[in-house]
Amino acid sequence: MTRRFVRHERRPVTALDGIWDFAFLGDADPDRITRASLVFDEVMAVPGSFDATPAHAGRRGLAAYRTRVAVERPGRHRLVFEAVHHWCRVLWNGRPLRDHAGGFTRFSADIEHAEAGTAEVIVLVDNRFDDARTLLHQEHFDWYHFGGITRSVELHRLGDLWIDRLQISTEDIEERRVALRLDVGATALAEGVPLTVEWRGRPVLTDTVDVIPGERIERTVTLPGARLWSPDDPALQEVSVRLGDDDVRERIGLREITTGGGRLAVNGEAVTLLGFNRHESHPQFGHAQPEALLVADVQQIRDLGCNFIRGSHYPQDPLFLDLCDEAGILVWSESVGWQYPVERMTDPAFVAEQLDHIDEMVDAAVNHPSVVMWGVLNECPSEVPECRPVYERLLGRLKESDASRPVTYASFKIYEDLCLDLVDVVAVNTYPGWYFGGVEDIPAELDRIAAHVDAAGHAEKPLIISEIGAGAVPGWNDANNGHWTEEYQTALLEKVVRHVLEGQDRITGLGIWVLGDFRSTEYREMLLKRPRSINDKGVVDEYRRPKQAYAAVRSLFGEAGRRARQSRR
Ligand code: ADA
Repeated sequence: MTRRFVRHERRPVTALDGIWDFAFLGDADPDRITRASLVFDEVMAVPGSFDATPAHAGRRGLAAYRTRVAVERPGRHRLVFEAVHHWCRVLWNGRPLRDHAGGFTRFSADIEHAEAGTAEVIVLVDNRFDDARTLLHQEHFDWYHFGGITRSVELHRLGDLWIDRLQISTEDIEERRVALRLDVGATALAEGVPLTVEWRGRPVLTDTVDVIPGERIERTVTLPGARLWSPDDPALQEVSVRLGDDDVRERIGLREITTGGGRLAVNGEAVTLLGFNRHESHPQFGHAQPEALLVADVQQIRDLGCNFIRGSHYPQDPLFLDLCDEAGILVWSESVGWQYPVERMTDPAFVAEQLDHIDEMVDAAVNHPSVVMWGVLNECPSEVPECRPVYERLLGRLKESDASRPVTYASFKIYEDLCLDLVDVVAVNTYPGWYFGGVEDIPAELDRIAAHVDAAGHAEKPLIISEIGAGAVPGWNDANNGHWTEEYQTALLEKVVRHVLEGQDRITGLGIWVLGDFRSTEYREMLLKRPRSINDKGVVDEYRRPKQAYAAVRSLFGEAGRRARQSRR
């Protein structure tokens, strides 16, 4: 899957997406698999989720994927995986390169010396819930964990010196100044290496540097006359960095995100966040998101009048972020998680895995202007004292990696929460009118939450209702407009949106739960609350067909957007 811009002009990159050979190995132990024992008797699409295909629907176990790739010149190469679910082992010509735990994030595997000729790539993919392999994914989460190589795969040829990572942050919007942080790799110390930064085809920096393996190069450059990025005018800038024979291009937006006075502001201008939570799930493709689907999703997001998406509950596809960059949609990028129990939260091995996962999330998303805040640990025990150090650690890591964005987490125990002082944005999940009370109780409950957050000393922080919603079985109605009808969902969401837009001025962000219906867990307790095994709180169904609430939300968001644009003129 290509990105929306060319990332490397000099570095040779081979796309490995397509049809791979496949074998389903069931309950096999990956540590006991030998290359000779593998019989590839099927094929599978990459990207794709093998357990969303008819032959393997709902299966859990080990699978093997294989492809072959031409290596034109011998030397150092890198396999780049955008996401594999949810544990894998990568083999190059039968030799294990590395294991990787956790879905939804990019990782790579290096081949220090690849011979010229045809090479075989095998990926053992495991979608079982096995604590020995990963602690990040648990069966009780309220979404179906599909397995497979769900995002693109590429082979990169690297020389003796290469760029591992480029982070570009806006430093000063008035002066159009950005900071570049370049992590480089090299087989040995290299002296006098030319470094160039280009923008609009012209150098904005030329230099020579001594490259010490593993060292970071930091520079600032200005992009004179560049338009700022904002939701109304999402102006993008392509910045290319060349270091010796290697290069990388990023597409950035000059913009500054700040919080204060109860608001989130882009370039000093307060915005009210109006939008949805979004899962990356589809009955036929699982967690893989074909380009056509991403484009369709973004069309609907825009049509609904949203300016905000919370990537629930894991890092979203980089191509989706590209489309949000272009559309001026503000995204909350969240690391994987869902109501982890206290024992898991306090397990040091779990924290270590979360930290790696968070680093991968940041690496893949940090240059997207659409990403305006980082989130962690959806609905975890933020009311339990023993869990507070975990919040400190994960949120602290985000601040260390990227001081330019606010951090948050979605709390579902707001009245007992012990960690709100650690965030820049207070975010609350609440289900009045669904899990408790009726539709009429919604305004009072939202006001109560706002009053509590202020009384707890956080009046300066933006307050987002990060989840609120109701289930609606598509096409279902009854004489009482009861629970599960499209009418009930519509009435509930209208009440919520009206209150946020008209009834108060404290809540300045809304993430409706949820944009599209998606398959829920296999966990029985949850399944019994999920008709059709689907979490059906979407305003479109799992095939993106609008329900009644779609038009209602569209009209309210649309009107709010028009008013906001007028007041800015
Ligand atoms: C929670 C959770 C969501 C979803 C939702 C629901 O708030 O964060 O992932 O499970 O409830 O549908 O009940």
